[in-house]
Amino acid sequence: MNEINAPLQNDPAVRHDWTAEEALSLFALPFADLIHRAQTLHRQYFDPNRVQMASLLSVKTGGCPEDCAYCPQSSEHDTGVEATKLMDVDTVLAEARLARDAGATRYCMGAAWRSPKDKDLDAVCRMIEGVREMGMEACVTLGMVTPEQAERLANAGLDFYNHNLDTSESFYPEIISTRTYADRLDTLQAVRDAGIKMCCGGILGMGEGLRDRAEMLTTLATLRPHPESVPINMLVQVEGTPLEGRDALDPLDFVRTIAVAKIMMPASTVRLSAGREDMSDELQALCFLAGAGSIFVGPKLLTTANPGQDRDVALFRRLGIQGEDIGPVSTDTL
Ligand code: SAM
Ligand code: DTB
Ligand code: SF4
Repeated sequence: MNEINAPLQNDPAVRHDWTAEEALSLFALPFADLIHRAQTLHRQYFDPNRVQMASLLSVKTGGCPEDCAYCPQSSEHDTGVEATKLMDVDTVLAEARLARDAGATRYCMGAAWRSPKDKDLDAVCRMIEGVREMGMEACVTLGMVTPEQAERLANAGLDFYNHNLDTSESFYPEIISTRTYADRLDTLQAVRDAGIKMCCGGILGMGEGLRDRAEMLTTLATLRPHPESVPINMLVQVEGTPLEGRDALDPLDFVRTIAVAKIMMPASTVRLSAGREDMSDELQALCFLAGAGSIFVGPKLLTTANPGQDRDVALFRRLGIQGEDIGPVSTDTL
């Protein structure tokens, strides 16, 4: 959180009583009005010229038993992604040290699991402890966790847990059949109860409608407190997944969704997540104007390409943006 613009307690702009109808009326605003409103709110909580850079490592890739239609790591889809075992702790920590030395202050580790086994959790806890000892914040995304597992992660010092709702409850069964929306919400509750900060968002461009986007944002914005981080991913269409060949999303609809997320959750960090590889500088600039305050950096996301450092440095230079970690967020403001 940018200290200069630190939010007030009990801020009336941070509401938890949003309805999908209200979200739809925000989507219907003329583009300039929508962006102006989102950018005005963004400036009350964040420095608009600073963008947080998060580093991401896939610590266990592919072979996932879930059938998420968008995901190259599902064993249901023939995508050519090779399944690996969980990386050993020392190798992960060596990678984390390189990221820290390159300036990273938050380190995110992803595993292609439906849910972690307790033995695997031992190793992940050692990774979290190691990342924390290097002075970085730790974030993991491991699939579904029980309250006991969330407690263990919290005790290891975990700062953030990433678990996305991905879309609306009604569109969800068209994308995933191996777990329910309620399963997803249960994990989020377990994470929250353990005192871990929540990173939760979704994907656009899967064939969902405007109402699905409005409903997903309403579900997120009626959580109390709001998720501290809200990643908005543009679908990366991967060959061999059922969503390959879906109609491409209108890029301006992606920008609108970032703006509506910012208006509904103004004190949260909205992250421009997957999909940047195929976005122009101009589109990314519009996303920052709409209130995106964070990106993933590095040449790879989990399995797909991300713009490399050279492109991001050039982009930030063109926009006068300073890339940095914007520090811990206080939950009482969300
Ligand atoms: N297995 C864990 C889970 O599903 O929570 C963690 C890893 S999973 C790959 C993390 C998130 O990446 C998903 O929830 C989804 O939002 C996003 N994601 C996966 N494949 C994607 C794709 N092709 N395009 C955009 N986002 C994607
Ligand atoms: C999130 O919402 N996006 C990131 C992160 N959380 C873990 C992952 C994007 C994955 C894109 C597809 C891939 O690279 O495999
Ligand atoms: Fe598995 Fe996560 Fe991919 Fe779904 S999104 S198939 S749970 S790795």
